[in-house]
Amino acid sequence: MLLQMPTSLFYLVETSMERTLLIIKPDAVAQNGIGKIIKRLEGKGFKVIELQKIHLTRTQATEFYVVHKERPFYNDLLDFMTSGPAVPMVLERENAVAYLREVIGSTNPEEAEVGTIRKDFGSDIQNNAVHASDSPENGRNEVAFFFGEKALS
Ligand code: 3AN
Repeated sequence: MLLQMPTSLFYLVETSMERTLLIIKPDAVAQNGIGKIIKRLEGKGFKVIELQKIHLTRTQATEFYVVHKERPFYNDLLDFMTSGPAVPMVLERENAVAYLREVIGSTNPEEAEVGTIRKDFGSDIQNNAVHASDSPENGRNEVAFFFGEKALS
């Protein structure tokens, strides 16, 4: 059956895969949430392509969150993200960027839908368990930030 599919269909299937970045933040790592969160992600069809456990330096956190540098919570965010180890990872799936944002839920865990990762593992708007790229362009930039260009394909 599969052998009779036109070559162009295989091409379509292959090119619909997408990669994005997820970070298990220090609050969730401290609560022994790494395994539970990865299990949840794999159950939603994401494949873990790359993964590392690192304690972000102030310089790394400053650069990663530079888009928020004018926001009132910026310094608190840097303190939080450098407060303990975190686990950035590259995830792959069809429609990965948009679907992962659904799976993690709203920034504020109190407003996140039932069954989302932030609802189940987050405590408040800052300590919200995970980060996920919010656009395909940011996904590529953030994957390259932690894992280099080689992790993009
Ligand atoms: P998201 O992570 O849902 O894309 P952003 O990009 O607006 O949300 O915020 C980045 C991170 O900054 C959040 N994950 C959260 O940890 C922190 N943050 C956002 N808004 C606030 C806020 N009002 N007070 C404290 N921390 C915040």
